[in-house]
Amino acid sequence: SFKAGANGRILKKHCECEQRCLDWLMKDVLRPYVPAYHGDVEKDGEKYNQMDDLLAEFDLPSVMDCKIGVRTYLEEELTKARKKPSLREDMYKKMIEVDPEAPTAEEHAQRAVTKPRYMQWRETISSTSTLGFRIEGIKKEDGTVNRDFKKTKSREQVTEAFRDFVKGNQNILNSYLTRLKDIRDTLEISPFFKTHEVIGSSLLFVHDKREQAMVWMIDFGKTTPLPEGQVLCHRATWDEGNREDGYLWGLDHLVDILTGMVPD
Ligand code: 4IP
Ligand code: ADP
Ligand code: MN
Repeated sequence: SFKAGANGRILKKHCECEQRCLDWLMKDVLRPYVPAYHGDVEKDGEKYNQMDDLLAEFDLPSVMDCKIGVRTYLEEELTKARKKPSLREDMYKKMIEVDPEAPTAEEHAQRAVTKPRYMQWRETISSTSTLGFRIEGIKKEDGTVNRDFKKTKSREQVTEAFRDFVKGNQNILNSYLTRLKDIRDTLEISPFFKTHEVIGSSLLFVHDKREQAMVWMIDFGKTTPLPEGQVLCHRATWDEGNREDGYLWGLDHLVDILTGMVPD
């Protein structure tokens, strides 16, 4: 769903919801922490959102995608699945690949699960439920990709993955930590963030051996505005209906874990 665009830009398959977010973000205090957005374009009959390639300035970048928040599906998907459960064979298959014992007897019988059931299961086997974020994947400087973090759950496992990702480089860790704290300070005053439920969005960590290291917020495909006048604190417990996403709760844990990795 991605294409290379002109002059250091990338094209991502168009999504109305993401476009509305990126448009707003270009006018928000969060602008320095998201890829610069250049509107939509059509290419080979397909519509795309055009944004800066965040890797452009790096020399053989190492990249980590961390999905932030305590919940990875929309409340609306839960309501829908309850009213009219659509059975997902693909998600059942992904589930038994990781753990053949995970599905219930009924799910085994139908060889399918609902989407919220799959998403909740992914949240609980990873660190999403307990830490409010999870590692989705890492691409090393040699181009090799590791997406095998589905069961990376404990603080120790996450620490180990970060340690391996930065190869123990303290300068890179410190730059990441400073950037994460800047992002957090900015989130806390952002009108955009206050008024949006941020689901399935990631922090993208990028560094290279010249010790350039940056973090950006990406993927606003499931970030949705709240009804007029409503706001979120992003640290409160999610109870169905309150739309809390645990974004800052997760970011607090991430900052805490990285802080624990640098000597004082
Ligand atoms: C995927 O599960 C991811 O959660 C996707 O989120 C999600 O897409 C997929 O739902 C789901 O199958 P795995 O990572 O375990 O494969 P993301 O794209 O942010 O990684 P949505 O549409 O919820 O963003 P489906 O319904 O698209 O399959
Ligand atoms: P999806 O909605 O399909 O999950 P994402 O927006 O999460 O797509 O992007 C998927 C991956 O593409 C990210 O993990 C990251 O590696 C890469 N990516 C996304 N946006 C950018 C960008 N602006 N510049 C460079 N890489 C990006
Ligand atoms: Mn995504």
